[in-house]
Amino acid sequence: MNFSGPRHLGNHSSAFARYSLLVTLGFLGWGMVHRQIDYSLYLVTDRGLSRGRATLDIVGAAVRGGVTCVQLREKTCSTREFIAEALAIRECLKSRGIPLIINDRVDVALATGADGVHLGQSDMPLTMARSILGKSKIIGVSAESLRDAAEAEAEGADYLGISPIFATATKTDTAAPLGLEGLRAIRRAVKLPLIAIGGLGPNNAAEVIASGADGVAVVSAIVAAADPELAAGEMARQIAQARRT
Ligand code: TZP
Ligand code: MG
Repeated sequence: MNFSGPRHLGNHSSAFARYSLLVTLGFLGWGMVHRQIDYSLYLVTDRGLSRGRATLDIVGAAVRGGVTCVQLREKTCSTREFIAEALAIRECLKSRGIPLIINDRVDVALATGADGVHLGQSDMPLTMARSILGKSKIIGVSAESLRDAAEAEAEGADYLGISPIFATATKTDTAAPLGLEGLRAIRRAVKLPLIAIGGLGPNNAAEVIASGADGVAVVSAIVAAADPELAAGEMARQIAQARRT
């Protein structure tokens, strides 16, 4: 009997099966480490600007409006309260596949199973945070200059918060505003996703995207809005339109 045909085919198909398995595993592995994140409308919470409303309610409304990523930023509450809030917000975001990023606190991010952490230039160094959190967690870094941006990219950040684009009353201890020109210069220099922050809202979201940002991060434009769902919806529309053009 001549088995050359079937054996020939069999060899090819088992080689193909092995190749497919490798590709699939590679793809899954890559996906686990570098899952594609939609940073386009990135909400940063602030209980002081929430007009007495619970952060969980603001997040719920903002998510209904279309935010794609949420950073829980708590500067004044206890660690216990921070953790309880993070767990509740994580539950609200989980079913929608929206990532939860914790501001500053690597321990809180780890303890609550959040998707990642956001670090400023005075927070835990990125390389230390990476060694604690591993590759599967998202680490975002605030960059206030081209040099900050290049350094964070070289050290393995997952995204950069470009800060501040414009002056803002929400955070006054910032470097000088970068403006759209500063954002464009950073866009030319690094490949990481860039999330612009500082003085942004429905009136300037489109120009920020046109200047190379992958996402627009806002505090007051959503958190302090009379109707956070409506405000998020309006910004989501502006951003979607800007990304199409
Ligand atoms: N980091 C740089 S500017 C800023 C943060 C957290 C505050 C942005 O607030 P707003 O209200 O969106 O201008
Ligand atoms: Mg910080």
